[in-house]
Amino acid sequence: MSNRNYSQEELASALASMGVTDQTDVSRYGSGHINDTFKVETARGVRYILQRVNTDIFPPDTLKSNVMRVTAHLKAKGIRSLEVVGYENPWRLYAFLEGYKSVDLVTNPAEAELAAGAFAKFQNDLADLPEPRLGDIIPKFHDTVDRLRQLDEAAAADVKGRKSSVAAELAFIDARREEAAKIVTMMAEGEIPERITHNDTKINNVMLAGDGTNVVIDLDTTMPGSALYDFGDMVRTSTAAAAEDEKDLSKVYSKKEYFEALVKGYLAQAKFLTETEKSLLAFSGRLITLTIGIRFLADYLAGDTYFRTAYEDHNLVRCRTQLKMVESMEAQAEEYEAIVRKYAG
Ligand code: ADP
Ligand code: GN1
Ligand code: MG
Repeated sequence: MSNRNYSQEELASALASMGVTDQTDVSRYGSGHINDTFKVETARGVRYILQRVNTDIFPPDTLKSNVMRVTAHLKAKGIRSLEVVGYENPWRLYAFLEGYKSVDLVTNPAEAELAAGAFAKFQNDLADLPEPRLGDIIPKFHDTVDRLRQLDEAAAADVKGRKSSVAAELAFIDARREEAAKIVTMMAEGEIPERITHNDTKINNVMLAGDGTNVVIDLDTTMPGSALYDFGDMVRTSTAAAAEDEKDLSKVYSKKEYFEALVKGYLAQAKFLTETEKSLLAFSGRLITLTIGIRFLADYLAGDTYFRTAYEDHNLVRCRTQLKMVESMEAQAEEYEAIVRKYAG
């Protein structure tokens, strides 16, 4: 968790190291949970995004190498991506994407369809990235079995004495342990192919413009993975009827019409998917949402050291929305499977 304040001197020195000295305003920006992000205004009228990479989470050198390779590859193919203006670990400077916006919540099916197409195209665009293999930025990132192990460890240590207050959440997760190994096992056995994937396809990691163009951002977890996790995380965030930290759970559910838009947008672009992958698209939404719920709960029990939080129980509130989303997807499982079959042909 990085809630720390930065002095103007510290920010100015980071900017100067990347060649910018005419800033007129540097202020916190966006709602990412991991890095420290700032919008920079300059006397020239040119704007930037300044970020301090969270080096407790990311290995800085491997991260820089991955981001530089991915952005250069996309640029060489004429695809709009993040433009790296400077990169001096742990700081980096991106050109501000003028005319684009990111949203934390989808408000119409067209937005979901667009985002799904954007992430599918991103996978396609990176499929021919030359060797060597991209670095595994966070090993076992979406490995639900390993995330359960981390939850168990955090619950056993119970450093904040919070375990007794989360018995219902732990029981909900316990009841679903059997499903946890499915995708990791199939990948290990070669039944699901490894691809270069984004791994953090939440809706605020794609910038949208009014004319339907878009740019995939937050490339920090782009590494070898499964397309299913990318699709699953879209289901988690882009079908949600309410915010990830909505406290009123009656407002939290997965919207079928947004799911349909996602499937339509994704399958129109993701021509590379195998039949096995297609057959697991609906399941992947439930699995990744459960996995993120497990991660929020583990962080809550461990004392909020990973995700940025704004108040005491923030991670618990987030965990509860994820589990409610899982419940909602489970209740609609047959309809969701039918939607996938309709578009998968
Ligand atoms: P985090 O890893 O913490 O999620 P992100 O890289 O996703 O950080 O950035 C956080 C937010 O900042 C994004 O959701 C987006 O709204 C905004 N943002 C990031 N990069 C740019 C950019 N190049 N231009 C405009 N806005 C950006
Ligand atoms: C984090 O960086 P951000 O806010 O886009 C997290 C994702 C989670 C997400 C939950 C590197 O994403 O894995 O799904 O929060 N990123 C990392 O909202 O752990
Ligand atoms: Mg982000």
